[in-house]
Amino acid sequence: MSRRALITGITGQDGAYLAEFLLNKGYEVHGMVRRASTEGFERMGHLQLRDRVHLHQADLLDQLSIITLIKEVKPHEVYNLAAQSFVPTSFTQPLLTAEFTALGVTRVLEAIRDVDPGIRFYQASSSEMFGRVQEEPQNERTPFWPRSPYGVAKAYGHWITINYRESYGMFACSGILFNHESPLRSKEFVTRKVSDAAARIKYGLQDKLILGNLDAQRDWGFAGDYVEAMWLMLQQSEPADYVIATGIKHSVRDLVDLAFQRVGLDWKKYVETDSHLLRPAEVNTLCGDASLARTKLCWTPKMSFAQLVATMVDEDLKRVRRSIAAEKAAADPPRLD
Ligand code: NAP
Ligand code: F7E
Repeated sequence: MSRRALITGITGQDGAYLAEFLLNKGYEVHGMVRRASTEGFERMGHLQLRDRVHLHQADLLDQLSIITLIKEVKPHEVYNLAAQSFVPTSFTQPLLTAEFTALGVTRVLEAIRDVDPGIRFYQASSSEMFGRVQEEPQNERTPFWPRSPYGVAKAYGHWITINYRESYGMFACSGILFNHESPLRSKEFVTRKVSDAAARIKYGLQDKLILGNLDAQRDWGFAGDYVEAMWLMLQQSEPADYVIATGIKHSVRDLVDLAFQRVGLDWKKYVETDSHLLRPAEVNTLCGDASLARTKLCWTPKMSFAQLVATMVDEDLKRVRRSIAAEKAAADPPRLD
């Protein structure tokens, strides 16, 4: 009998990669999607997932919908990836962020506790919890100092996961994942904003790229590598929390430089900064120490930062070429005579 996994946030970047990973492992994959006026399944389309997963409507804001879903699916493993995940929005919508990203975790844990406390649970914690970093690199014991409503909400989600493990003996794990990116990343995050702009500028569809803090440093990895770590955490004999990171950091300036090099352009001619894109409180630097994951989970990241940037830019170049060709075909349809 195949194992069943339930993924909240299956329409997001990580949801798509995790669904593909679990299908390849032989899982029956179920995904929770919230109701929207139009379907947002583009990422699942990219990975040809739409017909291979079972989708169910429920919402992190609605306790009973989650209980009903877990009763119906009877999963062996639940991966809680759903969240309001964009840091700037957490400053403009702090209460909604707390409802989704913090209390949403308790709603999923409560549903599991009520229906079947034997279900294994993964919580998508974040390096944003380290915020104003207290040591470098950051590991599982580094104190948190979140710098955004998002980081604060994730710290709540992290501790409530630990609390349910300690209080009720649940197999609940928290993965403290550092930034991970891919061609499926939303265009509002800096890596994809840059790769998309480099491709569009190359083909004359855009003149400038406006960014915020070029000095910010992040430990960027590939999302496809990181979802394996989520699964590995739930296959251990004991539940625990793990930092998942590459251990190497780069600045936003390095990112821009590499992306524009890939398209053969000098970034200094195209990039401008705008103080409106600075955050009320910034996380200046993050760099993770994933030694525990390396030794206990035998997990290592496979894709380097340079490969990641090249892959993202190449995929955006292909996409831009396809859209130019489609526009040309629409403007100049073939004659039928
Ligand atoms: P993402 O692309 O923004 O996806 C977020 C997902 O959450 C989407 O599927 C979204 O659904 C869903 N969602 C939001 N609010 C919901 C609600 N009320 N009910 C049900 N679903 C809801 O995020 P990601 O990059 O894949 O990240 C996955 C998780 O890891 C998130 O929790 C994020 O905070 C965390 N994380 C990410 C990173 C990273 O670098 N990517 C690092 C550390 C932690 P819609 O499609 O309907 O919007
Ligand atoms: O910003 C700087 C910005 O929005 C990275 C989420 O997945 O990772 C992500 O959060 C850095 C910041 O990601 C622009 O100030 C400069 O210092 O790509 P980002 P993030 O805030 O690190 C963590 C681990 C998560 O958990 C989150 O869910 O880049 N930056 N100029 C910019 N950032 C953006 N978005 N746009 C700019 O124009």
